[in-house]
This record gives sequence, structure tokens and C-alpha cells, in this order.
Amino acid sequence: MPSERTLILVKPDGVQRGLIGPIIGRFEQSGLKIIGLKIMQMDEETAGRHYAEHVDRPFFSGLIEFITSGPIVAMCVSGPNAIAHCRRLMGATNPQDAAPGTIRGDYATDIGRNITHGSANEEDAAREVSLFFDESELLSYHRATGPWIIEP
Ligand code: IDP
Ligand code: MG
Repeated sequence: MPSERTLILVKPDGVQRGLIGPIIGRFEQSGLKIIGLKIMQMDEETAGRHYAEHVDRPFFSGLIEFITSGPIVAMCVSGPNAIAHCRRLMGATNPQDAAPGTIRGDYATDIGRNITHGSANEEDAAREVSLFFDESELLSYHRATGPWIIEP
């Protein structure tokens, strides 16, 4: 399985609700590796670039207002098929459709307050990781538990 890197955000609703720890924990407990982590507030320019694909959607201005409204936590996560795996851990975009046991299924009820972001595909992941992290902020390291998580 290819090792991938993906961008995960704890959105402002997750930070305000005191869910940074539980959400980071979901990814950490899965065995995926956190290789970059920061708390920050997005400016409008970064938000517009991050969500550029949605610029013509009716929810775009509300989305930009919300995502820039307070601190977020940005994380770069790596591991086997990390992009799709993180999307599965988060659940469907609309929490009404998200399965119990997923982050959105367990912590959210409204599509406009769905707690997390995760890159959708390889191209988005590369673009989004570089939007939030300088390459020098991403660590390469071994964990003693590595062979207990991924069969060598
Ligand atoms: P994703 O976050 O699961 O990749 P996208 O379709 O890329 O979902 O939408 C980006 C974000 O825009 C969603 O996570 C959600 O916060 C917001 N969004 C998407 N559709 C709607 C909508 O119909 N109303 C309000 N917000 C929406
Ligand atoms: Mg998306």
C-alpha cells in the first residue's frame, strides 16, 4: 500500500467545542502518523485558496466566514492510503449521513459545522499540505511501535 500524506484540519467549531484532543486522538489511535501539527487562524486569502473549488457555490461566503472565524488546528498525517483512510475516519460531509463511529457521525449534526477537513485526493493533498506547512515543518521519524502497526 502506498504511503501518503494528507492535510487534516480541526475546524473552528471543533476548537471552540474543546474537541482538539479527541479529534487528534481519532487519527493517532488509528496508527496513522502525525508528521506536522499547528494551531493557527486562517486569513481570507488562505481560506479562498484552500476552498477555491467551491468559489461558485452558494455556501462559499458562509464557509469562508466560518473557517476564518477562529483558530483551527492543521495536521499533516501520513500512512498507508492516508488520504482515503482519513476520509473514512471523518465520515460523510453531511453529518446526517455520517455513520456512528466516524468523527462527523459522533460529534456533528450540521453540514456547515462538520468539525473536520480532510484532503479528497492526491492532487488536493499535495496542494493543501503545502498551503499550511513548509516542508521543513514536516518530520520524518520512526516509532518503536511501527512494526506493530504496519507489517514490515
Ligand atoms: P468535504 O469537506 O467532505 O471535502 P466538500 O464538498 O469539499 O466536503 O465541501 C467543503 C466544505 O464546505 C464541507 O466540509 C462543509 O463544511 C461545507 N459545505 C459543503 N456543502 C455545504 C452545504 O450545502 N451547506 C453548507 N456548507 C457546506
Ligand atoms: Mg472537499
